[in-house]
Amino acid sequence: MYVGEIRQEFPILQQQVNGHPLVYLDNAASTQKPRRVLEALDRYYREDNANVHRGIHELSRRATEAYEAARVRVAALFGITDPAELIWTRGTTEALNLIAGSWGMANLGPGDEILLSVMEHHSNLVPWQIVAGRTGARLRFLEIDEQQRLDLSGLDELLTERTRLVSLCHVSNALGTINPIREIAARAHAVGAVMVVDGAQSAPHLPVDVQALGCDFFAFSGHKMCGPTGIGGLWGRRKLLEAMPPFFGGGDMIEFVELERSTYAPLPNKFEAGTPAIAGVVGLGAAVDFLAEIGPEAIQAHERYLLGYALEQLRAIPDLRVFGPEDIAERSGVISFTLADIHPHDLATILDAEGVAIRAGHHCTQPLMHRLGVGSTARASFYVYNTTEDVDRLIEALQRARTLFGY
Ligand code: 7TS
Repeated sequence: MYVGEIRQEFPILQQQVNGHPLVYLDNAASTQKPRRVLEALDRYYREDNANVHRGIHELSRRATEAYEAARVRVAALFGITDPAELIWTRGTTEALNLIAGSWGMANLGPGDEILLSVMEHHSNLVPWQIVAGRTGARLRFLEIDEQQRLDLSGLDELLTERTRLVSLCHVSNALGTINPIREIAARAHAVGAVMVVDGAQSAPHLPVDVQALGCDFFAFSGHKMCGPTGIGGLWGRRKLLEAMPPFFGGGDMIEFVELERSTYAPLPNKFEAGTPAIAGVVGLGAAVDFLAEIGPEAIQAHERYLLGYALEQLRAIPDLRVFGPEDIAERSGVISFTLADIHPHDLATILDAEGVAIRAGHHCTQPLMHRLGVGSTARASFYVYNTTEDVDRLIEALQRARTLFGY
């Protein structure tokens, strides 16, 4: 599919914002939805809506079938060979809280260590702070180097037999840095630690195969990959998931219930208490069909092309500082930058007036911002429907901001 055809699938992109055609460059925060996702949601509610795994009637059968068929398709996209190892969650945040609250509470104690990095999203930081506070485990952190890549020189010192769990983002939402998960997972396993990957920013943008990554858990969000909000997932190895206590208790996750005790359902139901986001799952299934048709390799190649095109022009703007690795092969389609001493919020406001949507702020990575010596950055992030014209509009709007601020 050409990008022109792809754009036709996204009705939201066909609008004017503040008198200009919309340029949407806030994809790391959330992505837009193709027509087929909107149609899948509409069709589900119009024709098949019922609760899953419960009613012995036609609509419930269809809802259950659609819900479980989506699990198989999403599993296939990520190389998950056993779909029962894929648990639906509200998104990455809930998936990481599930691991921390279930695996962490059951397996961690005083003297144990959890290894994270200073570039983590708050979602991969705060749950571990909470579980460390409750169990007496200690948090340790990988630093970043001068190009904002993970500094692995400290790995031997930080990763020891005390390390029980390593949890890292695959791709940084604030820098675009792609982390060498495979290598770190192998080293984590060598000391007997469990490897968790925050895939919020990789699942939508890179080919992901959880087996090849060599991790034990992988978390992702549907809304960042053309799917609806409120749905995402957690993949985990069967052995680990089976040994973990449930995170939420309630309907659907049980086998037998007595007043004082219960036994639990097999995977994945053990971790899916209550009525799930059925429409969300159906919508995510449609989103994954769309992404699989284009192909993760093609999506990555397209974003990398835009990244190269944008970086060349951005680096030519005086006083513009781009964060993240110099080598484009180590980056995804996220560009964090500052422009002279213009506050990133002012930059985003000026760009918005030109119809260009970017994000400005700390990107839920406050410790990283401290490391970078800034309070916030401006961030443009690409997806499959962005074009070189979008990049040109971004550059023009930044030039206008410079002029407005007298540079
Ligand atoms: N981890 C990373 C690396 C993320 O980028 C995000 C969301 C999350 C976890 C949390 O995902 P959620 O879907 O559960 O909220 N990142 C961003 C962002 O960069 N701007 O808005 C949300």
